[in-house]
Amino acid sequence: MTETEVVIVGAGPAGMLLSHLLDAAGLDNVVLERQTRQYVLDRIRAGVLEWGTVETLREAGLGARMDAEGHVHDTINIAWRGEDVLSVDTNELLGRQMMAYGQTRIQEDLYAAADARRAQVVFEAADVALHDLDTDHPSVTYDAGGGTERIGCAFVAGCDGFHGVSRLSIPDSVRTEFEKVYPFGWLGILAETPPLPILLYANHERGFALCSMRNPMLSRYYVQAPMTDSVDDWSDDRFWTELLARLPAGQADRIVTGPSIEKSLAPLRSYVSEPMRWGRLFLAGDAAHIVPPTGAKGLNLAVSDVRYLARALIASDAGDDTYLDGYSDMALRRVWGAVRFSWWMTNLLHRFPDQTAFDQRAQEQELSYLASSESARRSLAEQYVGLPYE
Ligand code: FAS
Ligand code: PHB
Repeated sequence: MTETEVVIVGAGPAGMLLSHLLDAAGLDNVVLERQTRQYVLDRIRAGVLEWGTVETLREAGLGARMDAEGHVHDTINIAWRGEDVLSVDTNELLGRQMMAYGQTRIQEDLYAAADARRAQVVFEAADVALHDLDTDHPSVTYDAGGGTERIGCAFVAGCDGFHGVSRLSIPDSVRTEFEKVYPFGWLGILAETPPLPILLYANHERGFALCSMRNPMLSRYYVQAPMTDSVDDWSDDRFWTELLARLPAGQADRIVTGPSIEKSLAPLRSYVSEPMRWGRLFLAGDAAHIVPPTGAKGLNLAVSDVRYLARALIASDAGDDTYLDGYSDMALRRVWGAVRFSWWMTNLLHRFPDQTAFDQRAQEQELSYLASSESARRSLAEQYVGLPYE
């Protein structure tokens, strides 16, 4: 059996950022990842970073490429009724901005930094299992092709996403789950076309749409679609026709269409599992919570959890367990704020199957109120760019 301070399960953004921060503080750690490195890199996911995430990556020495290639946004825009557009200028309202920089790039940057510091990352680690979490010497077993290996440690960080093993290693008697599954998904495409220069959400009676970007020649678009569909039901022509139909003409005319280079249908759910700690196991990121991407919070919550957990583990190593003992409550305060905001944005912008004409009108009235009220826009802005860390 080998020994380390922290075993991190999962080499996605949460696991790799935690490993980076712990290595920088001299805390020995090993990352165990079920998939291949390329499989993780090929996943197309988040695109908008809260400013706190931008600052966290910069402070960790991971911001150079983000600052060179990312696109700073001052404003989020919301269209409705196919004609109106309201703008929430977060910079004017709060002096805070957002960054469009894809999760894929962040993952590449995290792996490059891990290579540079010769981090201990085991890919294709199968059958990861957590042991003795309620003792002061837990261990983790896995099989990387050479038979079962065991690593003894002081702590286990469960950064293995919604389908991982860590959350399920907490006894059901200890855990409380909160879940809402939405009756639709997001069909997303990437296209090598110049993106719409603005971040644009759209409420439309045909369904939700979103125009985003990855770089000046890589567009990211989404339309709401039923989960009974499959990607094969959506040709590029059908996608573009539906996207343009859900945007005001003045914006639709600016869209440059082209062949998709990636297309996926993602389900939408809100989910929280409490607590985010059991014994020596700490959960971070999607392992503990899932948000619908409407509020652009998923990746940003993974980063805030890791900020809190890294601080707690580093302080504990120096003899102070205050942050460790307070980790779950502190992380959940931010998680529930983002979960509620993402739920609110999803209800405001999507068309629900059982929605009535009253419901549609009520959504449109709330958007009109946002357009007319600076205080309402300020409230949306401060939640979208991310509330201050504790
Ligand atoms: P991740 O799921 O990214 O990483 C977990 C890692 O653990 C994976 O690499 C997995 O292979 C590994 N793992 C799982 N089980 C394991 C085991 N038993 N042993 C070892 N390793 C194991 N967020 C946004 O903000 N905006 C978006 O537009 C957006 N779109 C998304 C689309 C999809 C299809 C999905 C699934 C998520 C999307 N998200 C989006 C959310 C996403 O970005 C997550 O919040 C982010 O990846 C969270 O990072 P992690 O917590 O590291 O989890
Ligand atoms: C993205 O660019 O992928 C994106 C932007 C905003 C969201 C969700 C996803 O709310």
